[in-house]
Amino acid sequence: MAIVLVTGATAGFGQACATTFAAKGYDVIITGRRKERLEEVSTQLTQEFGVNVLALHFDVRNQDEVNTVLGGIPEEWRRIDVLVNNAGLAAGLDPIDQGNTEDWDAMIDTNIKGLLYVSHVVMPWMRSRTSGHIINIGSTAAKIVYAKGNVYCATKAAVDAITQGMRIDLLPYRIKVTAVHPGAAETEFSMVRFKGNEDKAKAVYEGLIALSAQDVADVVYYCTTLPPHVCINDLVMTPIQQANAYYTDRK
Ligand code: NDP
Ligand code: 8X3
Repeated sequence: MAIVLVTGATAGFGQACATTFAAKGYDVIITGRRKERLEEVSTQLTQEFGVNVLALHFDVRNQDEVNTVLGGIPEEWRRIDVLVNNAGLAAGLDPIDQGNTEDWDAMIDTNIKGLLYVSHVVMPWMRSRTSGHIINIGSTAAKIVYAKGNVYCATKAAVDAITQGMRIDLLPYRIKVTAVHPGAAETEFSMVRFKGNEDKAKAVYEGLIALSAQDVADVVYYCTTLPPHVCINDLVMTPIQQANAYYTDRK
């Protein structure tokens, strides 16, 4: 049975990806910091799809935890076919001079360093089997910087660059590396960005039919369905009302 590892599977894109792959018969490794949610998702996937689920509770920012918890999984789970590097966040939306430096650390440590720590553990397993597919969740924010998006956009531009680098590193091993860059999608993303301010979070999606988490999961899954010699390298997806991270036609 094929195995997918999805980071940040307690909500949003990650949960939808875990569900979508499980529905296709994959055994699933899910990760996140919220233990209770992780267990709920695990139970739901097992009951609904009858697949094996390994729920791993760790913070991707903590390299020791990543190495111990993920690096210590049983041998039979290391045969990971697809890694979806999804865990991430935006924190705040401010000009740099008014920015909260703790927000910057959270974004840089999660979106860039966390993705690297997880990949650092999984890539050797894929390399030893000369097989695998890594899908990094970037953003339209990787492609164009929008007002006050500064550090978040920079972290996603880094994901874009790291994806290109990984593809070169893994070329000799025939491991696919894909970046999927979604535009505005209604998940917990804006509630996290605006620290629980519902009005600010809702305003992001006003007058817009945003992407759903399922839309993104469907595209991520699609990328894994192509023949072995075909790799989607870089895929940008937006709501029809959004031309890029900056221009949105709200009606
Ligand atoms: P959600 O807030 O709904 O989900 C984020 C997930 O990431 C949660 O499962 C959360 O789990 C996990 N996560 C966050 N920080 C950490 C951490 N330090 N360690 C482990 N897990 C963590 O957001 P989305 O689903 O929308 O976002 C998923 C990814 O997609 C992010 O990388 C985001 O930047 C990107 N993205 C989002 C877009 C959007 O408009 N929604 C558009 C483009 C890209 P827990 O809190 O339990 O740890
Ligand atoms: C999330 C999309 O436009 O809020 O990456 O940056 S956006």
